[in-house]
Amino acid sequence: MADSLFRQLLENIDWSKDKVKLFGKIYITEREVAWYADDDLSYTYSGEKKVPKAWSAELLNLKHTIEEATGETFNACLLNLYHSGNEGMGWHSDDEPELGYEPVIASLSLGAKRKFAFKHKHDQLKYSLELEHGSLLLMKGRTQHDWKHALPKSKKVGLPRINLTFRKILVLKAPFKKSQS
Ligand SMILES: O=C(O)CCC(=O)C(=O)O
Ligand SMILES: [Mn+2]
Repeated sequence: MADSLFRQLLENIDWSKDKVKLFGKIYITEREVAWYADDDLSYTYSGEKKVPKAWSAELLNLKHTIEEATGETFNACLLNLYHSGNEGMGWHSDDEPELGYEPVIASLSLGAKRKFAFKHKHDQLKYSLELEHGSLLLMKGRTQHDWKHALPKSKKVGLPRINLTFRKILVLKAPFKKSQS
C-alpha cells in the first residue's frame, strides 16, 4: 500500500515550491509542498497564508484510513516532498493558533527513511527516531508546547520522501458578544 501511495502521490499531487519567511526575508524552498483541506479553511504559517486545494478522492480515502487508525478526526493535510537528503525542515513547533490548544497531528511517511528529531524547549532533552516508509507518527497533548521538531538534512540519503501531516484546523470566530436585551 505504501509503495503504490508513494507513486500515486508523486504523480497526482499538485506540488509547488514553498515560500518561507525567515527574519523578514522570503525564501523559496527546494522542498515542494501541497496543502489540501475542507472548503473554507485557510492556514497561516511562516507568515504566509496558504489557500488549500479541495480533497482528491485518493487523499480523502487516505484521511479516512488515518482517522480509523488513530481515532482522531482531521480536516486538513500538508504534504511535503523532499527530493533527497539535501532537503529537510528546520526546528519548529506546529503551534499556530488555528490548530488549537493541544494540536493533534498524524504524520505519514513514504519513501526514503529519514531521521526525525525532537528537542525540548526548556531543558536539554533530545529525542530522535527513524521515520520509515509506511510509518505513522502521532503527535498530540503537550508535544507542540514543550518540543520543537526538525527533519535534519542528510548527505547519506539519495532518494525522495513524501510526508503527509493530517491536521485539525479550528475555525476561529470573533469573540462572543452578550446580547443587550
Ligand atoms: O517531513 C516531516 O516528517 C515533518 C514535516 C513537518 O514537520 C511539518 O510539515 O510541519
Ligand atoms: Mn512540523
